[in-house]
Amino acid sequence: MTIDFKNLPKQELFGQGNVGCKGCGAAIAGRQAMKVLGERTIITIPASCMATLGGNNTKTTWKTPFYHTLFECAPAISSGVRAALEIQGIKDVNVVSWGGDAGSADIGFQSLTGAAERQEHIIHVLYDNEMYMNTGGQTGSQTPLYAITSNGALGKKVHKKNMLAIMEAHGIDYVASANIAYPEDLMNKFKKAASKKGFSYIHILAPCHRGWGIKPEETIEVARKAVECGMWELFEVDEGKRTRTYEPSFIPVADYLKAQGRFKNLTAEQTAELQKSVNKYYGKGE
Ligand SMILES: Cc1ncc(C[n+]2csc(CCOP(=O)(O)OP(=O)(O)O)c2C)c(N)n1
Repeated sequence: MTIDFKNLPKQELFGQGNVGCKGCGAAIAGRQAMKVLGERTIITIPASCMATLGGNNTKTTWKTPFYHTLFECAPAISSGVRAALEIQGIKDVNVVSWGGDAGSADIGFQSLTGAAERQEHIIHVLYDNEMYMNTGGQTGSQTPLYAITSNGALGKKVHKKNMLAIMEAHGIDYVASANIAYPEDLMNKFKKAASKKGFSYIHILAPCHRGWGIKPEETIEVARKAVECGMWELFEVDEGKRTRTYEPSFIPVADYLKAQGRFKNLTAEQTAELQKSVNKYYGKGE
């Protein structure tokens, strides 16, 4: 089951006229996903950049129904939307909750884990800019080790919480990581998720140039480096079967980290430690 990447629909269901920053990774993710999800989709979004940049009231840039929820409850709202569709006998609609890292992994986690436990027929997307960007770039559970944030000038002291493993542990139909620099891989994953009858979770690394200390035009390049250095693995767990969907070229992690202002204080020892953990993960020795 793959998409016809060369013949994607011309129609833009998300994108034109949005008020995102130049080079916003979240907006790119939205545009890519909607090319696959199509018109028969209802989106719910908790408080976040993505809720804001999609516009408000009559001026949203989503061309599908779009429900701006409270911070804590997008997957719960999606569950209700699905129930309402079921009652009406409507079966051809994708119901997607689209949360930031805080709206999914932190303050929104209770509704996400509840909906996953109930195996609701929805897709939850975590678009991950690794900070609370809509309120100025604070540290959250998805902020990586050593990254500087607006309220963490010394760098984060603990590792990023492994949300993909946590969601996999729910035994849901489909779990996948994705990255905006690999649109074909991302779109194939959305296609698979949309075909499931239970819960799907897609976790997209989507850089924010403001928070990451990069130039707007570097968003895709830095996103790609995250994958190529091995720090962001592209994989899926499809009904329990785990597959790596892309083999990285293993550029040095320093090439990824040094490209970003948020890692400007990284010492040589810290860089070596991160390289070592990537090597260990991929079974490449020390
Ligand atoms: C209950 C509640 N607490 C705090 C806020 C303020 N708030 C709005 S957006 C946001 C950060 C969202 O971060 P994230 O989910 O990572 O998405 P991003 O803004 O990075 O895209 C916060 C703290 C809120 N709207 N509601």
